[in-house]
Amino acid sequence: MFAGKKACLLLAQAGLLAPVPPVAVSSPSVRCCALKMPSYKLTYFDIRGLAENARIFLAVAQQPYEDVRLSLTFGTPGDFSTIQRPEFDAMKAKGELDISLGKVPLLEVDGVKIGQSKAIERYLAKELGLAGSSPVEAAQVDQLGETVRDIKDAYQKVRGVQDEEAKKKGMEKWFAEDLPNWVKLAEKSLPAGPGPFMVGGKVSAADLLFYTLLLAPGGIFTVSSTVSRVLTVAIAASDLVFFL
Ligand SMILES: N[C@@H](CCC(=O)N[C@@H](CS)C(=O)NCC(=O)O)C(=O)O
Repeated sequence: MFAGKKACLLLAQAGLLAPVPPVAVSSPSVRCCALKMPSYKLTYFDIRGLAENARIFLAVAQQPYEDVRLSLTFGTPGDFSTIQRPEFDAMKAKGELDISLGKVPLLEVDGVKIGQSKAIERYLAKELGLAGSSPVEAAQVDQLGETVRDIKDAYQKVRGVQDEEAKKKGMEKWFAEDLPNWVKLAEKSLPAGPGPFMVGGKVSAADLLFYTLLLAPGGIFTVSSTVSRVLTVAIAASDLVFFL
């Protein structure tokens, strides 16, 4: 019934089904040439999950968009066999999610549908000026985004362990050793640049992906180490998110 149930279960276990922190959308007047901007509609469940990065990109770029949040409720809390998502089911039954393989997120750009969260993120990063200022910077932004994906994959492997005792040990090790090591590796991988941002002299999707991973309220991790540049950019990015 819930084909993406396992992935979503992992997201839920990771705290990603927590209430979505409000990501403000600024007034259209902020944006010059608003008439030329495409209209964006982003459809996802009312959770952070696979749409939060896209929402944050849109918010930081002060890009107005239609933020469609489909309800997702549990008959019995935590029991995915009792999940209810009537709007999603109706959209799927009508074929409205065919482009995204019957799943969400789904982005519509002037009515043209785009599926797959990573494709949506990359498209928005380019369109919203968050993909670096040259092809090389774009590749650097992409590289750091893939590092974020590696970190999440590594975390989900630990979270997905069935044996409770082994999982408990794995989680302790994850937070005590693995995550700090990942962040150190990420730190060493940062390209040289004027700072404070990761790539070039301005905020990019890379900063925002690290922000969402490490610092966003309701996110997976809270890193309190002294690792410098990664956290500095994440904090700088968080200013952009919260002072909108
Ligand atoms: N690879 C896709 C995965 C999309 C996906 O699995 N979405 C889940 C929500 S986290 C979904 O729509 N599940 C509903 C279902 O499969 O019935 C992406 O990154 O967008």
